[in-house]
Amino acid sequence: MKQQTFTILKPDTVMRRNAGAIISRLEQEGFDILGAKRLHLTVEQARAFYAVHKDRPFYNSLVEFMTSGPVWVMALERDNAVEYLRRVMGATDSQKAEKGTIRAQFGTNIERNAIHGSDSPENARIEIGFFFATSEILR
Ligand code: IDP
Ligand code: MG
Repeated sequence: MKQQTFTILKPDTVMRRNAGAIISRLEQEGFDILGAKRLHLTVEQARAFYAVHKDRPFYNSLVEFMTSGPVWVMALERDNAVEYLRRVMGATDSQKAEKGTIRAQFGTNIERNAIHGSDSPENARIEIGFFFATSEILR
């Protein structure tokens, strides 16, 4: 069943000019890109987007990283998109991510890990809505 998910190509990816390679990988994996924007997140946006982590010790550093340069935010569609993207991304810590995953190939460490992916269909809907109007999602 076709499903939507949400991804961010993080500032480390854009800075290192890996965005094209990761988009190419996502297309090879069967994702359709329904919407994409290049944005420089404000501190307020990053804090709100990661509000679930606000009490974690890494929160301030994460917000600083996510606002350190431009990102690509994208709405993706594929069969089983949420779970499939999480598998292709690999573990949160790039140094522990399985060989062949995006984070293993393009990430640096547990914070600078190249890519975000929604962790549930419900959060995918919320996260797409955080950055896109319904009219900006083109199927
Ligand atoms: P996820 O991106 O694999 O879903 P989460 O636990 O939701 O991982 O964490 C959100 C983001 O916060 C991670 O992608 C990473 O950039 C950062 N992060 C997570 N855990 C740590 C940590 O222990 N130290 C530093 N940064 C972290
Ligand atoms: Mg997460």
